[in-house]
Amino acid sequence: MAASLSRYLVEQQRAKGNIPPELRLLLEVVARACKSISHAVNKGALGGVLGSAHSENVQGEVQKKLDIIANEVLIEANEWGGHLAAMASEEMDSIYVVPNRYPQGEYLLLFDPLDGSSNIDVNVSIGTIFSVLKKPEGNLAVCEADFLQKGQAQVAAGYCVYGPQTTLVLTVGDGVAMFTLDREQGSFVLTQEHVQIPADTQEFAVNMSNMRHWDAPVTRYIDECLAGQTGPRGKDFNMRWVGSMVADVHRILTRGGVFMYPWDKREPDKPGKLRLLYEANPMSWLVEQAGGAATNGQQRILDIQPQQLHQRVSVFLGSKNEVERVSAFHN
Ligand code: AHM
Ligand code: MG
Repeated sequence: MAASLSRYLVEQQRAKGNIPPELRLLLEVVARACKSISHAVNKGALGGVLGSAHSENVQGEVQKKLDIIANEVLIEANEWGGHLAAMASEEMDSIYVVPNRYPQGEYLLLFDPLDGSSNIDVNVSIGTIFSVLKKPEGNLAVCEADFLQKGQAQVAAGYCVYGPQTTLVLTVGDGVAMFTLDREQGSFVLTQEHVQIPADTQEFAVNMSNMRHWDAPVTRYIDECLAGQTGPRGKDFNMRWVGSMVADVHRILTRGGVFMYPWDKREPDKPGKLRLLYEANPMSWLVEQAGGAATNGQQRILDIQPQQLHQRVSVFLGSKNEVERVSAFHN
């Protein structure tokens, strides 16, 4: 019988000692929350979950009903178990400290509860992205500064993509494993281990409508790809852009490719669109764990010292040789 997520976590702890019981509980609870979000996504219009919530998050983005539902599901599932000290989310201005009525644990959970919001109402893949940190030792009351840790400090990271299948993808620092939701059994079943991204690719993912706003290194990289077989690359490239990072990264983990969301001139003061702590860091660690690379052009994403909870970052990730090429154009 194929291994369940629970069995994978127990066996991983036995073999590598990298998933203490509290972390296992946390990951199982996150998976349970994803299952419940998946059910809500599945119901769509029948569940009354589509459309706008007519509110804005701290980043000035209009929230969809599902953004808020998914955020609540994750909080309610995680606050009482005793494994967490606090949570941070794309949809909350400040951190959510576990209320006094529950015991506080030693982990911090960060998430983008519903990534790819623009795809919710059009029945295209969306997902949940999460990252787990350890609360720094010593200080008693948990605070926002505790979350400002480099991506390399993550103890677990993953996402769940709600597509034709619901797939949970996870790393605890020993490679990447994928679990498919078996709806009849109600559990996540291990369907792929030791995921590897090929170092070379002929597929890129970027929102081409922003091309005129990009910086020279990015334009140069894409121009060379577009020139195809008779250009400097000597091969044709294909393009894919779902517009949900979870779906685009899932494709790259499955068959290779390079994903980019670079800085652009529309908002020159922001380093990019995507958020470092709960989007770029978990995805970068997964990609590195699968043999790929992830940079902001200048620097490995996992080496960036965060200054703010909702900090943004430029992202280039995926097949190693392509990420190195576009990064070299920046340096
Ligand atoms: P969200 O977290 O509000 O959904 O925004 C992030 C999403 C990513 O999933 C995706 O890569 C990107 O925004 C798409 O942006 P654009 O609409 O500019 O192509
Ligand atoms: Mg997002």
